[in-house]
Amino acid sequence: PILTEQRDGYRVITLNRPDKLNAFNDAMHAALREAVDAAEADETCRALLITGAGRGFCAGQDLADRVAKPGEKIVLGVTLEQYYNPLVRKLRALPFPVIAAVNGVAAGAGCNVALACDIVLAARAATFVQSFARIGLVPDSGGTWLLPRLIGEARARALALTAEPISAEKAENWGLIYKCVDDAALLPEAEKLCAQFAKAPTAGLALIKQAFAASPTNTLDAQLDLERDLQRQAGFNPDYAEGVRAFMEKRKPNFIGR
Ligand code: LHQ
Repeated sequence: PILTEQRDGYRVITLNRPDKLNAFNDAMHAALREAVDAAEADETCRALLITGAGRGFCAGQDLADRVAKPGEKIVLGVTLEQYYNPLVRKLRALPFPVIAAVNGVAAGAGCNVALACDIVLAARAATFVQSFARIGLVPDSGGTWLLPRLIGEARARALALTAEPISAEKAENWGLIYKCVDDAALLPEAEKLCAQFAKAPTAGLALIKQAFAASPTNTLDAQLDLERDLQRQAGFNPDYAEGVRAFMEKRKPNFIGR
């Protein structure tokens, strides 16, 4: 259910249950976790690209997988505890950039997993839908935290409560995602970004992720202190010295990375 490709300095993970719009079943959850862990363990991996096979990006949880049989009660919180929450935490904490290339519909947890990535690119044909409310559920996988921060309370509440799909173009205009591109340009653009990250001062980028992770709950005062500490750490990394040297010598830097 997951395809992994190793490229020069980054990995591409493709959610691969196209006939179900790449909805998550247990096998896909397990395979994705394994693929993400493998990328993290590989020191030469300096970016991760996540996309979907076929016409969808991800339709969220496979609802056929979570149908209660008569007399049975499915405890949905367990699915979150077991799969989605660790996934979202992991994507945020990976010490390199994670790029989502949203090729088609991103629904439910599929939408929020995409939004949890550091950079979201979407094909013009893609749509984003907080489909949870249609089936009586609550936006999960960080949706109620991310949405108001990305697009403000007014739009976040409306999308969550109405489950209205929004186009990639609107998603870009609202600031939900970074960029909407022509369908054919999606993967080339995403790979270009990854190739750039494959030569980046990765340890420094990991510190940038740390700063953003702390920002929503910090006061400006505390965040200034954190920036000082992270900058001190960045300054000890040889990639900083290399970056400055390359700038002075008007040449391309040769960064070590992780
Ligand atoms: C699907 C699915 C799907 C199974 C399309 N499951 N088959 C966490 C905790 C624990 C449990 C519950 O969930 C969660 C988190 C969640 O993610 S909750 C939200 C779950 N997702 C949804 O509610 C979205 C359901 N899907 C849709 O609303 C539509 O399929 C969208 C809007 C994504 C796309 O619509 P269309 O482009 O019209 O495609 P389609 O509906 O015809 O789907 C194509 C096929 O994929 C179809 O199968 P079939 O055998 O009839 O061709 C669908 O049944 C299947 N599929 N999503 N989540």
